[in-house]
Amino acid sequence: MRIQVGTAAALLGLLVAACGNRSESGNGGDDASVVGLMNERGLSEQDVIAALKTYTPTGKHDEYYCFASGGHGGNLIVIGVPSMRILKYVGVFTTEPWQGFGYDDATIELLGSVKDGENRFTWADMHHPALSETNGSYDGKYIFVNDKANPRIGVVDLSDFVTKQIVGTELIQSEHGACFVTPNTDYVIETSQYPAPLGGAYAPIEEYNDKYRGAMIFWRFDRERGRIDTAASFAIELPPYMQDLADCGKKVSDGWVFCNSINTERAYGGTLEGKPPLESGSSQNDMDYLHCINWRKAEAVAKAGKTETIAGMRTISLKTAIAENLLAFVPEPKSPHGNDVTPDGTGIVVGGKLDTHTTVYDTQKIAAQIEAKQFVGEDPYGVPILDFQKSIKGQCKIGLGPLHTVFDDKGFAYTSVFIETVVAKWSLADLKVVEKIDTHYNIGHLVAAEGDTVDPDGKYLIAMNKWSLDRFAPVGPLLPQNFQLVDIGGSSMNLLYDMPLPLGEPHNAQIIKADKLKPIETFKPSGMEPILGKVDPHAVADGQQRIERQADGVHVYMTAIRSHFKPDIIRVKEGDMVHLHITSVEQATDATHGFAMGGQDVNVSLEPGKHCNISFKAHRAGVFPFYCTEFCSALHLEMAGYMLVEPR
Ligand code: CUK
Ligand code: CUA
Repeated sequence: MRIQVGTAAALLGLLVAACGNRSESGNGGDDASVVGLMNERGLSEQDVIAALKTYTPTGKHDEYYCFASGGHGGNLIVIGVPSMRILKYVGVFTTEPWQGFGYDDATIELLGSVKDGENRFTWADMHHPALSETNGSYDGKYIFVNDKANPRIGVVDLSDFVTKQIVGTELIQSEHGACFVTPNTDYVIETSQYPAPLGGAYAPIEEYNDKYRGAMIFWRFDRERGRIDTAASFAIELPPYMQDLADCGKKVSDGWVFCNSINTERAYGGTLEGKPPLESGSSQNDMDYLHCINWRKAEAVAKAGKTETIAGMRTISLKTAIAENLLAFVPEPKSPHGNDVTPDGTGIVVGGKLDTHTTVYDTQKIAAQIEAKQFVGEDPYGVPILDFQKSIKGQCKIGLGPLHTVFDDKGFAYTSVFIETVVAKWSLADLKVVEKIDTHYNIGHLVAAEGDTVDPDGKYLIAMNKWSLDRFAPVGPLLPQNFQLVDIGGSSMNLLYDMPLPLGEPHNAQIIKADKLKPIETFKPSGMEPILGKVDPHAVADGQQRIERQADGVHVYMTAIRSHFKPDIIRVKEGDMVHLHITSVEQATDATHGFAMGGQDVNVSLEPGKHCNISFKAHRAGVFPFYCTEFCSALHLEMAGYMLVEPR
């Protein structure tokens, strides 16, 4: 239950009245009255109300989950709202040792699924998580995340909070406009950022205009399998502008995707070669281009086979996209960044980083003009351009440096204003600012409860600030990020809580109602391999424990149960390949084990019912103890064994 402001203030009044006469001592210590504590800690009434709105007593669950990107930490962060307690880190693109993520055969393969020659990526730059949607509402089934640096998409299943798949393509060499899903999650969209020759080839940078390109990828999501179907996915070639954020149309604009761009100047730097730096070269034009793509048309064109395959990706060429009238541009004010479709789908809000306005485009006017081919020009690649004034609903004078916009349930939009460092609340009906609230510093994205669906909840908003200057006890030059929870449930915005987030810059997040998620408590049936999504062929039942020498090495079929591994002695020869197949045959929810072996970099987590396969070479003779890493019982320390590697 959520306490309303009025109730909280009244309650506080009662407490203050009841305790008032005991609050005179002033020297804190053992004066535990509310007023005594307020005096002692220097808290205002506002502070106490904020505390009452966020404090969540032991055993009480949060009303919402927030899923935040871990930025260049490469993992996903799960936070309870309004308590702002961190609930979990989910390993996606980087190893997460406590989950054994990146240490067993399945997750090692997952993390290595895109290879750059010999190099396996060990990090990622995650920006925009996207929850799966049904009819434009979050359905709580999956969350998709991107890697800006090594263009990839991760698929996390919210039934067990495990990353199931990572897909990537060498069609593009970097990305940013990802992930955004179509209203029924038919496609997960990933758009390139820094142009390069499609497919990963070399071309001199002087041939930028001719040889360098962008692309938008439509990853087909197979909901039944819970995996992206790479063979059914396709891409559209785009001019070598720096495509930025994208968003999918919804309701009246379902079938469209909108993506903005910067650097229509096609500058590419050259600071030591007599050219202006990229930042000034790319900021010459007054307008850049909002890309409007009819994805249903594009899907039909791809299905009709009007594509060429580049780096394994079926790609609709720019020429075909223009000929099929599925791509058009609308000018957008200088250096746009955020691009957010309104809940009713009639508008797109674009924030210009160097502008003082947000521009609200009219999706229906755009679609009608494209259908009627009412173009006013074309870009150097022949992409048709619509008239700016005929494509907008209007502009809202918002302040300097608007970035991203989210929505509530009462017709208001909330825009992060970077340079002014505020959240601006404004009315979508008359495009007027109604209120601003100061944020701490360098606000980037902001996220509201279900705030980019067709039916936002209002209630809470989180301002995601970069760098927590002066805000927390100092911890050296590299600062945590600062999430600020804001109450947007009442008539005015109130800051409730500052939360340091000691991880990579969490660009964006999603907030979903907690009761939409129904995670499992154990893996059933026993022997489940979470990435495979079914009982592993090597799963071990009680009574089947054994050690077998096969052509490819020694196979150990092991079970884990409170408080022993069986077998607990493994005998191999120096140089043998060892294949451990370990099944937790537990089904109790409080019985997670781990399996760790020193000297071999072996470490997995064995939640109840889970199966893991681990392969490694016994590279030197010696004695290698193994043990359980979770304090699972009174005899946990005894849950151990030996691998004996005999010299050859
Ligand atoms: S971006 Cu980081 S603040 Cu990657 Cu969405 Cu705008
Ligand atoms: Cu099993 Cu400790």
